[in-house]
Amino acid sequence: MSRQSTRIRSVLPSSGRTALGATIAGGVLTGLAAAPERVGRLFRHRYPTVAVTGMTGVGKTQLADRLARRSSIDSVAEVGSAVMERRTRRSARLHGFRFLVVPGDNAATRLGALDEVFHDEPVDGVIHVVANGHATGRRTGGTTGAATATRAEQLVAELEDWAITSHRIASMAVRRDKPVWLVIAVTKADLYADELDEVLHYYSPGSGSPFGDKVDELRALAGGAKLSIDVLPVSSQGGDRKAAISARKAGEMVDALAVRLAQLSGHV
Ligand SMILES: Nc1nc2c(ncn2[C@@H]2O[C@H](COP(=O)(O)OP(=O)(O)OP(=O)(O)O)[C@@H](O)[C@H]2O)c(=O)[nH]1
Ligand SMILES: [Mg+2]
Repeated sequence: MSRQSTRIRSVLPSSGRTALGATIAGGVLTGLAAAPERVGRLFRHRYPTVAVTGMTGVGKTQLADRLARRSSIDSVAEVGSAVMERRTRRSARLHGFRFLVVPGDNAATRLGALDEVFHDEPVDGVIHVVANGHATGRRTGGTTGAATATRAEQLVAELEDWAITSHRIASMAVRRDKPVWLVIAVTKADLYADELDEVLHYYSPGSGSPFGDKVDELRALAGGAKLSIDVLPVSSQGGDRKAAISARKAGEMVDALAVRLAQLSGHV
């Protein structure tokens, strides 16, 4: 775990964490002073909302299930999601989250879901899921499609998908007073455990990679103070103790992601 946590720390931006927590806490305090009678209502309804985005087959549903501590067996019917999925991670003292998983397939439902999370009821944060070109090809209804796309083609598809989503995030961020956070979750790490550092670099701002360049564009558009960006590795699946990513290590990566979400939301 210690090696993992160093790696995680090394990709986190060093500034902005405490500032963001303070901003949110400040907002709540202002609310308390201004209208005490509304506080009950505010707290009853408000777990922070998190959009989970990314191209089809990348692992969004499974990651949201892990974060919500829900068995993916419950979700079998939703493989190749056509509608927005909602998951809740419950925790004491309102330290939970509401995840809104945007379907990855380019159907009309996806456009509606993107509108909902980035415009109609803008979310508090975004987890954008990528998988280093390891998205699973599939057809509607959950039957696996011909897995003909190469990894290079899948990386291009991830980039196109990110171009769309990052523009949505930018326009949400510029419209808002409060800062928005983004976590780029680099999942299926079990499939490329020995090149994790290079892969994380590829998805990071300032890396000069095609993906990194688009992250930089987003930061420039949204404004640095409006948007915090983290890049974190994760795996929703693990193998036995000898595997590159054991089930236990996968669990630790999901936990580390949850801890970071809590920090970003001012829970801790
Ligand atoms: N090896 C590995 N496979 C994973 C991981 N996460 C998800 N998968 C597999 O990838 C496939 C797609 O996962 P989903 O979570 O359904 O993908 P999605 O992003 O929700 O896809 P859409 O609903 O079509 O947008 C499934 O077959 C999962 O079992 C992971 O961490 N490692
Ligand atoms: Mg899904």
